[in-house]
Amino acid sequence: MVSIKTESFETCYTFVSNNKIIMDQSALQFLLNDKTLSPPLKTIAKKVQEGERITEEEGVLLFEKAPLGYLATLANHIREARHGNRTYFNRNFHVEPTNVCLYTCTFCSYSRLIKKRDEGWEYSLDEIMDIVKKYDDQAVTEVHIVGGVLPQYDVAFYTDLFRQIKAHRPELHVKALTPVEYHYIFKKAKVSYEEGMKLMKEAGLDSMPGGGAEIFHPEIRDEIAGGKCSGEQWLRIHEIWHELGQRSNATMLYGHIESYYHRIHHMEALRNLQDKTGGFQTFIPLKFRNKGNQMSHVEESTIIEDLKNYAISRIYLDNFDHIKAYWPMISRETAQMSLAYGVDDIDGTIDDTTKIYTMAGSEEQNPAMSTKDLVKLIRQVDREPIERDTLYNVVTDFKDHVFEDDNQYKGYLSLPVVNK
Ligand code: V47
Ligand code: SF4
Repeated sequence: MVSIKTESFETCYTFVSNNKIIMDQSALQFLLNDKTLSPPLKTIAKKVQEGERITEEEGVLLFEKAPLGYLATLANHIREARHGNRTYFNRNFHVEPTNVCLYTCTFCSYSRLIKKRDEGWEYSLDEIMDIVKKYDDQAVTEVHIVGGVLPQYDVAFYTDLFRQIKAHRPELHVKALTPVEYHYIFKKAKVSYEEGMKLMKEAGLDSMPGGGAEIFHPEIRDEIAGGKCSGEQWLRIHEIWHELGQRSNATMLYGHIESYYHRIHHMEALRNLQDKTGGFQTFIPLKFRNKGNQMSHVEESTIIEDLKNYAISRIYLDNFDHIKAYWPMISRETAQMSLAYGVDDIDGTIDDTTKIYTMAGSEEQNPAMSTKDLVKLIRQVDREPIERDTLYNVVTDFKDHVFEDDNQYKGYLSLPVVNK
């Protein structure tokens, strides 16, 4: 065995007897030794190596100047330090009580205005319970409830719904609604955010999904999501929820009319709140899809931009445990690639129960994947699939799992070819 230094990278190689070369140092060290790297990018890489936080200016600089390979190296370093190869998914289903909405967010392909409400659906409590009961014989661990905002879906409706779900299936985790709905229903019921969130907890709400965040900065929020809760109100409701000892997620809708500064401003607000409460579990960047909405003229971001955005989210949000790529939104292949850019979670089996993205033009017109499909998808890019529950407790480690039908003799599909 021998170690040598190369001129350009001063990297240590170890030659082993069969002439295989093994790199002794991490990819990050390799990058730090690169003499062609600009000083600001080197400073950021050093910070990542030492576990130091990067500034807002450095965040914007990463968007503007950092090459994709550099971002992948940094983000993957953080991802693997936290999670190794582990890649999480869960078994869940969605319930969307209505697609009619009082608001008129310009990016939304899903909602129907009140005056066109006959084109949409408005489920009653019994109808929602029927949907929940359809999953009685399935090993799902979570129901994700989110939809439009309408007056009949008020505090009494949702507390009744949560109670009925818990009475029917106590172990099913209820992840429901966002500050957009909570702000509206609490105001209408004249209860404070504190009182309202307590009522929800008592009724059986387990956690809050990350939706409704969009872009916090009012310059953008007023343009695309005018009238619904402000960025400050969104953050305050999550803060109160965390103070009750509960967990939630956060999203960012990117790739429309916002600038890089607005994205970093958004992540900075989340990072600050997370320092205070520690209640966020996962950050989910949501790529804007442009079909069938008022922003159809805005071009969608490229896959390169999406991967950069995942990587920078991983680097910037140093106090978030998980970065999630929501596969029904970005296609299965991009979700697979994202696992090399800081992502460690690809959400759930979903079934075919969400319409938010199919209506916005996602490649996934039937967003359903079996557990076996998800495990295969993760293994294809050499990561270890872990089924988790909503709070990231391990349900099943699929690392060495063999599915029953994998062992069955399938006969020769093709004959081996021997080269002459
Ligand atoms: O808030 C709506 C987004 C969100 C479009 O917490 C769109 O685990 C892109 O938050 N293009 C709701 N995005 C979904 C959501 C979510 C999804 C998966 C997991 C979790 C979680 C949360 O969907 C909305 C909005 O930002 N959205 N329309 C569109 N055209
Ligand atoms: Fe309504 Fe939500 Fe669509 Fe906005 S994004 S119009 S709040 S359903």
